[in-house]
Order: sequence, then structure tokens, then C-alpha cells
Amino acid sequence: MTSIFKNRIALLAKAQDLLINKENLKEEEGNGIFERYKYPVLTAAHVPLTWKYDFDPTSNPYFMERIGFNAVFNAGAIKYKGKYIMVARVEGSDRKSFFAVAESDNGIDGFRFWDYPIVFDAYENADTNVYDMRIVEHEDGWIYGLFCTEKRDPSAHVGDQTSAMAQCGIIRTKDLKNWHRLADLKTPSPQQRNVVLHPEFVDGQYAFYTRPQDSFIEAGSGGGIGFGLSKSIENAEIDHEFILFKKEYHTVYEAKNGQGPAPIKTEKGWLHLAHGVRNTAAGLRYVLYMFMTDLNDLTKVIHKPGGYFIAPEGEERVGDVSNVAFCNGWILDEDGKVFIYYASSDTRMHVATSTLEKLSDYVINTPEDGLKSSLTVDTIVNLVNKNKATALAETQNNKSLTY
Ligand code: M1P
Repeated sequence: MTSIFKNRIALLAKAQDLLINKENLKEEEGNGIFERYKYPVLTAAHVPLTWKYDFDPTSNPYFMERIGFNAVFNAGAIKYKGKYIMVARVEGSDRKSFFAVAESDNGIDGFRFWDYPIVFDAYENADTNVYDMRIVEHEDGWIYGLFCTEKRDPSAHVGDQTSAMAQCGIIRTKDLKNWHRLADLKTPSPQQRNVVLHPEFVDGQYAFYTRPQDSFIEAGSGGGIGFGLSKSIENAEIDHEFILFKKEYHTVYEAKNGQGPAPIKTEKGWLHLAHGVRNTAAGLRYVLYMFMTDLNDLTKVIHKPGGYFIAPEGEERVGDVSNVAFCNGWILDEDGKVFIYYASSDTRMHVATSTLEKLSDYVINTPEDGLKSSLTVDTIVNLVNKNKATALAETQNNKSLTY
């Protein structure tokens, strides 16, 4: 073994250990709704060296990287056997994505990939690319992974190498190691992305949040977060999709939107995290927003705070697809703490923390979007008046205490 070989292994292993063991720091100045953390929690630099390098000095004397990795983002999440688990979208330098499990003891730092990426069968050899897995522990006893499966549009002209078809793939497991592929979801819509399984049965059926779309990029006329039921999960088929959260003019979800992770059940309703997309002169801007649906009628939105919940900030704004915040994984702890795993600009993973109580308060008590500038101003004026009245009442109260 040459000294170049040995030195490079030692150097790279040390750098990666430092990265993985670096303590993450909570940013103190927040908005009271959630806390951000200083460092990303999972990046391409976390990818195990054994996935990149051939450790045999005879076949790789310079210890050169043989397989490159571009990004780690859009991770599903679950707490499993006491560990905080992300099922990340890992993208190779060849542009292909796949899934890999990374675990941490505390959910905010120390994330380390398992030895191997997730392996599962292609469904009828159809996937060219797979991405954005939503992990759901269903009450039927299985852990499901729903993801986007993409292939070239078979009807595309021979010279067109960008038209693609997206559908929802489904795999399931009991141990996060052995995954079994089921049939892809069938819906009445031409394409699907951002499909999520609801964790409970609804009228004895499997319930799905969908995102019907007309073409690969454009949500088109079918845009919005849909909802549908299927009798079977092995051959899941939705006959009718109901749009429960539609796109709306001049909002953060005017161009398209999509369900994030599976909703969390609270006493007041189902808490949802979603992404909304709008057009700007610089291209699409993706932010996260929240809403709540009725406990008994999952298609009824009962609270809809205006504006975004998380938008890309600082270095989060820059990456392969800049100006994107995307989330498909969160974890609710036994004590009510919520870990929100969000990706920035299709490049890296971050965590934000909050509690179920705070998120419910945010969703229930944040003013709705009035859909007009004048109504936004009215809302601010009402708040200022309320604050003046509170300050006055406090002054009078203090005076009466002094006398
Ligand atoms: O590039 C931003 C996101 O674009 C797509 O999301 P949507 O279908 O809502 O437009 C997905 O490709 C997603 O992976 C990506 O982060």
C-alpha cells in the first residue's frame, strides 16, 4: 500500500468523522414557532467513503473517487427503535437518485448512513429514477415508503429527452432493511408526484394524499393536494380524487403545491405540512406552509394560516435548484417535540424543531391569507389596535396598583 493511498484514506476518514460528530447549534433568535439549527444535518459529504472509493490499493493506487455523489435531500423520516431515521434521496453525480437510511441518537446531529443504500425491485422495470420518499407507519402494521417513480415519456418525440412521466411507487417493510415492492398506485390523473399514505384506515380503506398533474413539471388544471381512497394497498387504485387544498392566485401556492410528510393527529385536527410554489422573475420559489384538517372529515380544511411557515434563508437559498425549501419527513417524539427535516435548494438536509402544542397554536391562531393587500393591512391594523389596548390596560393596572 503506497503512502499516498494510506494518507488519503486517513485524511478523508478524519474529515468525515469530524463532520458527522460536529455538535449542531440551535439558533437562538427565532420566530417563536420553531428553531433552526446552524449546520445542515445530512449532505453529500456524509455519504460513506465505501460507496465512493475502491479500498483495494492494487485496483485504485491513487485512492481516487470512483463513484461521485452530488446531493442528499428530500428525506422521509421516522423514529424507529429509539433512533431518529431519515430515508434520504441520495443523488449520484450521474443524476440518478436512490434511497438510503441515515440514523442519529438525538435527531439534530450525528446522522450517519447505514452501510448499504436501500435495495428494492423495479416495478415492471419501469423506473429510470426514484425520489422523495414519504415514510408512514400504517395502522395495518407495515411501514410504507411512497415515492416518485419517473421514466421517459414513451410518447415523446425521438429528439426530446426531457419529457418524463411521474407516478407513485410503493414499497413496504417491517425493519427498514428488507423492502418489498407493491404495484404502483393507479389514479385517474395523467401523472402523480408527492403522494402520501394516511396512517389510518378511512372507512376501512387506505387513504392517500395525491398531487394530480397534467404533465411532468406543470401541475396544470389538476393542481392541488388531492385525496382518494383505495380498497387494496397491494394493487392500490383510486377511482376518484377530491382536491382538498387547491392552488390560489397570488399566494405562496399559486403555481403548485404538494403534501409534505403524512399528517400528525392532534386533539384539534390533523396537522399538515406542505410545500407551495410560486413563480418569480428568477424562477420557481418553493416554501413550506401548514394547515389543519378535520378529525372526522379528512377532506375538510379547518385552519389555514396565511403565508409560509419555512422559506429558504441565507445559504439555504443556493443549490442545484435554488430558492427551494422542501419537506417530506417529520418526527413527533413522545414528549410532543417535533423534528422537521427539510431540504434546501435540492442539495442538503436541515432540521427545525418545535412542539405539537406550538405548531397547533401557530396553525389555529395565525391569521388567514385575506388574498388582498388591503385585507393584509386591515389584519395588521387590528393587531396594532389590540396591542395598544393591551398596553393601555397594563398602564392603568400599574397605576391602580401604585395608588
Ligand atoms: O426542485 C424542486 C422540487 O421539484 C419537484 O417538486 P414538485 O413536484 O412539487 O414540483 C420534485 O422534483 C422535488 O423533488 C424537488 O425538490
